[in-house]
Amino acid sequence: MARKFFVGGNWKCNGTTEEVKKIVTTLNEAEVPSEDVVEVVVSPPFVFLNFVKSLLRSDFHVAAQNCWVRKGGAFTGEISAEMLVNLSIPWVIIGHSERRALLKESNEFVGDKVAYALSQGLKVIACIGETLEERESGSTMAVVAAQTKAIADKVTNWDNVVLAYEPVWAIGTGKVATPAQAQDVHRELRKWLSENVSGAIAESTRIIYGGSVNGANCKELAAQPDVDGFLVGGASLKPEFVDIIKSAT
Ligand code: G2H
Repeated sequence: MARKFFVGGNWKCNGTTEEVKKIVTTLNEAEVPSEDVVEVVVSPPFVFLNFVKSLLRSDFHVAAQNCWVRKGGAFTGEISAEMLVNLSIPWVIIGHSERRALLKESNEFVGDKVAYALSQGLKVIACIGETLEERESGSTMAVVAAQTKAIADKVTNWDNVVLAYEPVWAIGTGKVATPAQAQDVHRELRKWLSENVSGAIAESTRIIYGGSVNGANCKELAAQPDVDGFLVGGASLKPEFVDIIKSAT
């Protein structure tokens, strides 16, 4: 079966109630391809999750930006996978490079989180990607393979996993990967999945690109055979997010 295009909007640590309402209104009024063609998921900060969910059109869904690695309990400041499930939040982003870098989340910790979130019934957008230094030293594939392996080691069912390739040097910098650079890594990742997980999972798993995607560069990126959608940061706070959703067709 063909992989359905996926567009995620990662709002990161942004927004006030008024700003959130404005973004949701824009999304609700947008004419976009049907749910059969594109899956749209927006990820507000935790505090706005329920509010967004209550206002958002029913063909778009919400994601949390993180969750705790195990069952909840005495973990001050954390939000458990169980809580997200209890609130009917279907998706969670795990392993974003900002958390890997700033909060020192290791590959193994990210793998554990992905596995636990899946075990509780959440769908996961799992992020991987190399730094500029790693790219320039020629280790891009080794880095993303190690990050993917840490997930593959803990996960058996990939049905609810979307893999987001987000080169760190392209995140929030305005320096987007070229379509060829994105396609190269996505193709290699699919090959890695085929050789190390299974051919069927390599074929069915969506590999989306993130890093300075905007309304102007999305079409060409979306045309790459192994780019199955986007995880969008800055541009997901703006009306051009609608153009990015439309790049599905
Ligand atoms: C990468 C991306 C969203 P931006 O972090 O996950 O952000 O589009 O702002 O580079």
